[in-house]
Amino acid sequence: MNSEGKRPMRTTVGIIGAGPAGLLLARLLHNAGIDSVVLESRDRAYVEHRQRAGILEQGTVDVLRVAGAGERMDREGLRHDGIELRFDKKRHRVDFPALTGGRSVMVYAQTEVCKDLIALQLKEGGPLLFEAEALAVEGADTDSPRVRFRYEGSEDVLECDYVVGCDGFWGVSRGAIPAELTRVFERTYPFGWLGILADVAPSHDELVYARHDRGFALLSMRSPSVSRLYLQVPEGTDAEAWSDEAIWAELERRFETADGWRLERGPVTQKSVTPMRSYVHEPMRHGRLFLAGDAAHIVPPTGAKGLNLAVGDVVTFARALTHERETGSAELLDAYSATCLRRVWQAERFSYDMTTLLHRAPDATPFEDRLQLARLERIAGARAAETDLAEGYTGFPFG
Ligand code: RFL
Ligand code: PHB
Repeated sequence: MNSEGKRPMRTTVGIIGAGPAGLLLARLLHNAGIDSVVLESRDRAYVEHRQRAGILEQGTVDVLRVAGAGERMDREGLRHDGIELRFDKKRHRVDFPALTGGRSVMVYAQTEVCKDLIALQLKEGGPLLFEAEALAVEGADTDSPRVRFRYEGSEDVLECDYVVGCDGFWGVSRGAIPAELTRVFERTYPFGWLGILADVAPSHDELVYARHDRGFALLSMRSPSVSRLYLQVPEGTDAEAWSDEAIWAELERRFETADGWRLERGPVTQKSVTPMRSYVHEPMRHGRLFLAGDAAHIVPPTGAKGLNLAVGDVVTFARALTHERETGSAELLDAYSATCLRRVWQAERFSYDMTTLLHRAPDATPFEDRLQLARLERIAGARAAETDLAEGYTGFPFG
């Protein structure tokens, strides 16, 4: 009993956080007949409308389908078979299926993935509590870890066999791994992304990644009538300091081509700045506490890898726990951290390469500018280099 005379809640897997990692994990466990409880500090509307990722790798698409969460994605998502690289006013298309034996990616927003998974969980899954804030993970190195949390004005305890921290970069679960067992690898970049949503049809039918002397720009989309665009801006930029007119003018400059391509403008409905960081926390497991997604690692968004890494982690955990249930062997659970980190470091490398290929550092020298252009020319001109990019973009295998 707790101080208010309530019996603690009990579940097999306590999941902290209802972002893509926590929500998908709850779904995978439900499908495997394993019960879980999800605690989410924010309300449902906030989780469903937080603007973030837009690109799902082939492997993520496949997992969502098998999990029974792919129906609307298959109806409304846009399959993309390539991206365009733009530099020196030239355009080069990278053809994914031709270079990777048929793989592609899907444009389907993270907000929509979350909406679909929340609806499924509330309809047929275990408890998903919104506005339930985890305060601490206790007893991670015992057989009965607990999550202390605040819900409806009082403190409660969730007793678990396992806790999975899916609470993002600012969550509490990572802090439950003792500092002396931890190594952190980190890099921040001296720039961020100013992102806008605009009510205008995308000016190109695939994503455009542009390298320009004034900085990077990206054209993406949310639907056939909504564009998502990003500009590299100095670290610490206030989004409100950029008028809509200034944003469109800068986008036009950075996307300019020699062949008269035009950027269509439309009403800007949202504007924000994202900092850029690479971060890995090792190990991703301590006793019966497992970290998944942004709670354990961050990549700069240039490679479109963050959400896809979160999916890989929870697939690895669900498989490992199912294996333990079926065979009694904890072998895969014990290998969780090493298995995930192999893929995480490949994604870290890819995201770093894409970022340094396309962004202009504030202290870039003319020599480095020429090297960037040479790297881009190499991708455009040599199939081996282009294949490397296409394989990285469409995704590394899970586990
Ligand atoms: P999330 O989505 O941050 O979810 C964590 C959840 O935990 C909750 N939480 C707590 N709940 C209970 N108690 C506590 N104490 C809690 N503390 C936190 C939070 O409210 C939240 O709901 O982490 P998750 O699930 O690991 O998912 C990771 C992804 O969200 C992230 O990696 C991607 O959005 C990154 N990303 C992209 N990834 C891609 O794969 N493709 C992309 O195209 C892509 N584009 C992007 C991106 C991220 C961006 N930003 C804003 C960082 C573009 C941008 C601009
Ligand atoms: C997005 O649409 O938000 C997006 C697409 C590709 C990226 C990053 C973000 O690399």
